[in-house]
Amino acid sequence: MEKRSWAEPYKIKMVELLKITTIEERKNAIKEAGFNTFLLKSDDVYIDLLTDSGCGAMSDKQWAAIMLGDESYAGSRNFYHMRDTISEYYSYKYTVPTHQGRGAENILSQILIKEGDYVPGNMYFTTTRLHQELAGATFVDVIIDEAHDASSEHPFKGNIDFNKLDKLVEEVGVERIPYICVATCVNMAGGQPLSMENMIQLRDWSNWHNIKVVHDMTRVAENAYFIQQREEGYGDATVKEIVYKLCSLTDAATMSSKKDAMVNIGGFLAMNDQEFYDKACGLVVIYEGLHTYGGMAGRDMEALAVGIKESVQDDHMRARVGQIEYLGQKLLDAGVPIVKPIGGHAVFLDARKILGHIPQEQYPAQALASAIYVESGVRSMERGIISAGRNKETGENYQPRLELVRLTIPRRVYTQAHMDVTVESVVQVMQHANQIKGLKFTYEPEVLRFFMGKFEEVE
Ligand code: PM9
Repeated sequence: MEKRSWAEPYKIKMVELLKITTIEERKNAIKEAGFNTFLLKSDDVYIDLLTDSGCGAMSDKQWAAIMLGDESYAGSRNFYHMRDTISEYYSYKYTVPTHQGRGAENILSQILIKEGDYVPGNMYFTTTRLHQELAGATFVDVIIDEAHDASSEHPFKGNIDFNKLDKLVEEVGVERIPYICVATCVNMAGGQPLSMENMIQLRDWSNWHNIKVVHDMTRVAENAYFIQQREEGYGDATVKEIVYKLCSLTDAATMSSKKDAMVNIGGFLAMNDQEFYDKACGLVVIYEGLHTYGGMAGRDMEALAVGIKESVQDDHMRARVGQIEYLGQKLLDAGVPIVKPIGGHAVFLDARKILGHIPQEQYPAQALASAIYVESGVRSMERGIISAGRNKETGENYQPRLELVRLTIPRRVYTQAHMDVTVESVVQVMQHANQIKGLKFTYEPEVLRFFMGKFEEVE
């Protein structure tokens, strides 16, 4: 491919005006939000890097698709377009639409998991693990050790460690492992990919043990781009071809279409097995809606079909990941410790290093995210001990090695200048990092506590 800078393969057609607040206003806002960036009002945010979920910019073709919505209760033509697009691009034969990723996780977990089962995965994700636990399973982390080390530059930190899988089989037996949950571009590891070689090995391993492979394909296109760039033998393959191949090595998938596929809402559970599909249809009508719309409007299914096609274009992915690399590289150049290699959807700041004076039990990443917001109105998110939650058996806090703040980049939304402002504000916070205080809970929700927990400063 021609060597040139990563400039976007699109131009801006409409803008949303942003409010710029004062530092005093932001100090009050974060206090009122209990030092939790999820509880800020978006009107008080300047650059919103909380998440890349549902906040991407749809293309003119996606907006045009919205006008083609067929809102018939049953058998909407948009469903068939979406289902056929999923088959064509992602290989799965059957699709059950859901309102978003966790709707698919709920149905999957209820069908496949029995009380007392174990579900191995390449690092936990918050909602995924919770649904596994609610269905009676215990999650077991089988990602390679390098994934837990922010400074390791392993090119495929999302890889599965087969020794860990073998050990689990030895300890509990294959009959208590209903499936392996494999995520592409592992979110909690820092947006880190797994290699095609590892996925092929997983397919062989699971065939041998007769265990299903379920794919959390929320960011599969980003993973495919890294394979194209980093893995021998794939340099000439397109992102589209790699995405298809990754999917076809798995038996079923859950998808939050709010990420890769660039819609504001939507998701699905997809599979190749008809009996599994029939069971999923039985549950989707209870929790989401009829099997031909699940939790989605016809117009959203149409926009999703278009979004899937746009998401696997090489130019799109080059600019998408290029923007994150631009941000990450500028932070590295300024001496900010971040997770390496730079991830596919976000740059993750190493709060352990930046706020070395705050013990993990006083939530350094949460304190850092609050401080960055106060500095400049840039909203980020904690991905450390608060997100990790408590062990369901012992009630003890999990203590992840990674204590991170995620600067997540929505797709096709912000400019290079916004990235520059983000770097400036992180650098400014670093300059007075020793004055930042730790936090303690004033309200701790029982599950997914990072969403609605409230805190105060430790004096
Ligand atoms: N991820 C994210 O910001 C949004 C909610 S958690 C703050 O990263 C994976 C890998 C995800 C994910 C959501 C879901 C759930 C499943 N797997 O949010 O329910 O990153 O559509 O998807 C979020 P939904």
